[in-house]
Amino acid sequence: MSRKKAAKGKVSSKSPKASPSSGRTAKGLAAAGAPSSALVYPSRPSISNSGEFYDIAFKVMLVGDSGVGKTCLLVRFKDGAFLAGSFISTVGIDFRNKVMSIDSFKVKLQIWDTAGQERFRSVTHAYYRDANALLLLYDVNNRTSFDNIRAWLTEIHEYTQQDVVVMLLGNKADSTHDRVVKREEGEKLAKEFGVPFMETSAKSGLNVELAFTAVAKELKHRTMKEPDEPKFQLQEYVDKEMRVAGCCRS
Ligand SMILES: Nc1nc2c(ncn2[C@@H]2O[C@H](COP(=O)(O)OP(=O)(O)OP(=O)(O)O)[C@@H](O)[C@H]2O)c(=O)[nH]1
Ligand SMILES: [Mg+2]
Repeated sequence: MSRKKAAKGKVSSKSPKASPSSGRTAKGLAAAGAPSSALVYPSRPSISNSGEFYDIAFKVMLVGDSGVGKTCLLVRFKDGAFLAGSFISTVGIDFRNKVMSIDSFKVKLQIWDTAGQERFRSVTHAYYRDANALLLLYDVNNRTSFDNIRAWLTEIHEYTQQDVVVMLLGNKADSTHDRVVKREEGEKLAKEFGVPFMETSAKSGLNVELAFTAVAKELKHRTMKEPDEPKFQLQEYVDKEMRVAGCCRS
């Protein structure tokens, strides 16, 4: 895959590289503590498939049981639409790119949508290693998908790099009648594993943009943090943003 043009939806085991477009050098970023996995390259500006320049790119993976809404969450974030109708399970793995403005930087997220079905597990494991962040989803209407989160976290721990950012998402929060997992249960489990948490809805758009923005901010801060800059607090940021939006933002 070309470094300059990020292909859309093309399967590849390599992530695209990013480079500063505004005078920030890799040397400077390394001095600022850029992890080796951050996709930062200095020589020339990079451009995404939408024609936008970006400073730095990160690989984010969507994981969780089949049917929890990973593909719908990605489509909602990328295209602002909801895939209603019959459920088409993802086969293998696929990705989409999105460039976001984070604190005056252009951050490109390469978002990998994985198949939740067990038979594809060995394929997706191969992609875990160079992931910078994982959004781990369960379905608030499906108790089994919630119970399986512990196993997912064990798997993540086994296959990802140590400093990977993991965020737990309770999706389909728009459902009221069918809900079987309380928000408090999600919060408790996330606390137990020390990961940030929020509920989302790919259907209504609730917190979808916020989930990706929070992860992009965390990754950008980790990579470009000034030595005297305080650590970015992901859960605090999320809680504050939800309070500002009166709990329900889309
Ligand atoms: N009510 C509601 N339904 C949703 C939401 N997100 C997804 N769905 C529905 O849930 C079903 C599964 O969604 P997908 O996004 O395809 O699930 P997935 O996690 O990608 O599943 P796999 O590809 O098999 O791993 C579809 O019928 C969606 O319409 C949501 O936020 N609310
Ligand atoms: Mg899918």
